Amino acid sequence: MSEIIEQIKSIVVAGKHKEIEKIVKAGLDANIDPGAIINDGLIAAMDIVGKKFGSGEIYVPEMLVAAATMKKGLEIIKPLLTGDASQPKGTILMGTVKGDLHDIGKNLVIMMLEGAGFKVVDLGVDLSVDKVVEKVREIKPDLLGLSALLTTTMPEMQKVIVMIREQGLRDSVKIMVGGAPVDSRFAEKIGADGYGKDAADAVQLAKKLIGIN
Ligand code: B12
Repeated sequence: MSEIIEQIKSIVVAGKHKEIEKIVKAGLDANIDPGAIINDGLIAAMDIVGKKFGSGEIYVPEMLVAAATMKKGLEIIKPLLTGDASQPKGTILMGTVKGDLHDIGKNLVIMMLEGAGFKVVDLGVDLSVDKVVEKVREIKPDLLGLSALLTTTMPEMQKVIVMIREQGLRDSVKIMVGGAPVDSRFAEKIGADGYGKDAADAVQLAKKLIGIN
């Protein structure tokens, strides 16, 4: 694996936010595929950070600076991923459920969906069920994407789906779910239309659910 990718990884893990821009640009200048920078560099770094946090080697503050560094790196790549949305393929609402502040994965999914030509409305994080339902009613999206990174917030996804059904809106919108603790069995159990394991998968799933190629 490229030395630059290894450097990107260690800079994110160490939370050296002042150094990330230079090294990501160096990677792009060296013609490293932006997808590889994201997957093998930035995302791989967050996996390491998660493991270090899980084992008690680092704490929330370190996790926060690593996340901020990752986000800064993503921002540099974003213009390369976002395509022409003048003829959007469909409208997608995306958000992270109530009680959950993790948004890096959601933001990455949004970038890839926009790059694939969808119009995406980002509802943000810590979304109450009522807020999601209100926005579905107001914006009338083709697809709603929900993200959860905590096992404790996964049940919020089901609450959203139940409420959308109770409000008579279920037939008007497809629903996809994702996030590290979520899987296809859970998606099926809560009545979602699909589960995407990563941002690339989310794009394929969105196309399938909306019915375009
Ligand atoms: C960064 C991070 C944070 C940052 C978040 C910053 C931010 N703005 O997002 C901060 C420091 C704030 C944080 C806080 C906490 N965190 Co945290 N965090 C992480 C960490 C290290 C990385 C997450 C991440 O960004 N991954 C990279 C992205 C790209 O991956 P992703 O989110 O999984 O998204 C991809 C896919 O899942 C998918 N996807 C995601 N969403 C969607 C949606 C749809 C529709 C689709 C189709 C696909 C999809 O596509 C994405 C792109 O490929 C994880 C560990 C890990 N490896 O997951 C822990 C982790 C999720 N956190 C954890 C915990 C415990 C917490 C705290 C409770 C810690 C505390 N004691 O305060 C708080 C909770 C705060 C809250 N209320 O939300 C635990 C969760 C454990 C559990 N079983 O629930 C983890 C697993 C760490 C660990 N090993 O223990 N965290």
